[in-house]
Amino acid sequence: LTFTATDDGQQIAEINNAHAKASIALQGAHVMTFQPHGEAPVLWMSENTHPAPGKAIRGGIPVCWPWFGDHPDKAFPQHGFARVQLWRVIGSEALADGSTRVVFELQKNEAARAQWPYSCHLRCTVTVGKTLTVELATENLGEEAFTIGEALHTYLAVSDIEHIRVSGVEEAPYWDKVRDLRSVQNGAITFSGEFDRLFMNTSNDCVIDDAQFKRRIRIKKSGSSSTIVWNPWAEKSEKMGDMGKDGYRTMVCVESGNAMDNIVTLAPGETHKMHAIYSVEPL
Ligand code: TA6
Repeated sequence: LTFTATDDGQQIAEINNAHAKASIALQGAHVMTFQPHGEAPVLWMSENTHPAPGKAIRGGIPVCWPWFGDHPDKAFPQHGFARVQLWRVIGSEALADGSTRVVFELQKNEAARAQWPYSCHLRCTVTVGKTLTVELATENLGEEAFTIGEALHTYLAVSDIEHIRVSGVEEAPYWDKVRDLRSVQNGAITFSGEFDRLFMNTSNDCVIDDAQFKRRIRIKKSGSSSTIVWNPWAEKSEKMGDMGKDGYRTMVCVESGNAMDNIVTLAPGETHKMHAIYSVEPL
């Protein structure tokens, strides 16, 4: 584990072991890159974003926490503050199989406390090996219960958004944010325009079949009952400004989380863990 600093002083943890290389920004405990040796990058990163204080990185794995989507009163920015706060490394180890495990802990500052006044630990454990595992653990240290929404807002790299297929949420109830309606998913997902659905009560693996890249990305998860699938397409990307030229064509977000009907309530002393494992298989 080594640390490098960007031009404006952002700290990036770099891992390069027997299996893969990866980089993680201390702001957000944000996994920016993951690439098993001999394979193409698994995560998508915008060519038009870079770590800057207080700004979320467009690509990789932003951590949405302690709410997903709009703030309940719309008083604060969507997806919470974890992705723009500083975290610190509280442990790192080389595992027997050659993987590297790093544990990050959120440093809540005054601004974060003002948005969410509860006492807790938030830890993010990243294990880089042949596969990538990200675990988010929330521990209630206070004397009252609280509720969280969360997601690993993962941007996956694909050959061409119009030639991939996402499976694993068939039959799941969803809320479609583009059309603002609730329905039930019928079949696998293919893309031909803006897509933004929050699937509830989902625990199956999700897979992205990418015939042109001849690979399948698999996302196996636990402690997560929601899956969000998103592609902004051309018009929305243009408004966002940090997607890069035609960036939307080579990414899809498949996010493991707990949101909407699946938000999590933690009693005092309780810990909630969710994790996702990202792996690549030949297709
Ligand atoms: O997960 C999908 C989503 O909630 C979309 O609605 C879209 O806005 C996206 O996340 C990105 O949000 P951000 O705050 O990173 O621009």
